[in-house]
Amino acid sequence: MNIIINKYIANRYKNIFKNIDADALLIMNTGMFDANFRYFTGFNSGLFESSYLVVEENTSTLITNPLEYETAREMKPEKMNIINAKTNSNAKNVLNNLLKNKRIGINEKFIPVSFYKELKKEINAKFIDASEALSTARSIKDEYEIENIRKANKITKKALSEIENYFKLGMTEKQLAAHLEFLFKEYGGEDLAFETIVAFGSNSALPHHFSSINRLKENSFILIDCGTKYKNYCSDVTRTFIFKPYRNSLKYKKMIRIYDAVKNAQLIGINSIHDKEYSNKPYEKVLNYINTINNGVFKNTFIHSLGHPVGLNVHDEGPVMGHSKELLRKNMVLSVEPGIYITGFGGVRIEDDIIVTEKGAKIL
Ligand SMILES: [Mn+2]
Repeated sequence: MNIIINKYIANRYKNIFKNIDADALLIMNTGMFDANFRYFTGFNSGLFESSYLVVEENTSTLITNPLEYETAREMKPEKMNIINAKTNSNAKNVLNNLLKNKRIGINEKFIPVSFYKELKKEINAKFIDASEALSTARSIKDEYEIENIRKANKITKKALSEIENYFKLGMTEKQLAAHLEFLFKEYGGEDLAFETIVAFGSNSALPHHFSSINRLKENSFILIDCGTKYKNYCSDVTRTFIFKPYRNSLKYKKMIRIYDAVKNAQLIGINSIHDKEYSNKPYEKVLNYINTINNGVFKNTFIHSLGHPVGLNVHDEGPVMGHSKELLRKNMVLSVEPGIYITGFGGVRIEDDIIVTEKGAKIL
């Protein structure tokens, strides 16, 4: 583990206790992976199923098993102790010794009820919900996180800048997605941030379309919503193209009108984001713009929020830019992704990830 991340990990341990009144924080991976485990370990390998991480203000203890012990030792940050528990009951004993009679923060948003019940039965401690504190801490990114999100964005945008070379009449959405994912790997992407969305033609009007065996036709939209990971951190970028346009056709002219409106909408969104602005403000400005331009021809075609936090998860912790009103803060990273969707015709979405600064939003 490099020296730089040690500093950030140590800060994360300290920070979390500013927001919860607890002696320790317990992060558990169940069958599913809690992103907070990566947040407090910095690990970017290993599954760590049935592993427990106990975070205290100045130290942490990882209770893991022979499957992951060596991986953990290789990657461990300075302030971590690792315990190699041969069986789960062994692990529980260690946990009991560490936690008994203490106030323990736990991520109630994540752990299954059955695990929580078991834990309460087996360990005599006072459990406190830490999920809000975790969400608050994770919403503000440190420099190390910002650099990794920036790198993930760079890889994604490099791949997208070359993807037009792979457009081919008659190809399927799935084929194009595969080409893009190959480029991600070529340029250093470590994993997909989420299942790549490639939507041809009228499928582009479905914001959460799954890439299918639908084939590419001339004079139609290609919408690509994609992201890769770098050192656990995600990117989330959308681009919309028009394949082999018939420049004099009415369809093409309509596609361009939609595209230009979304492009302007994104600019309006980005320009209304800054430190201490409320999260609903940029959304409302964009919604108002889309609803009123061209005598309201695109009214009610923007059907989702303007953007969401991006980090260890592609939909990360923190404020979503929609109807609800929360403060945007410096060093939050959010997607800005307006869209116009016309059922049966097609849609356009343009998405970039930005960082909130005092002066405004900066595209990553
Ligand atoms: Mn997104």
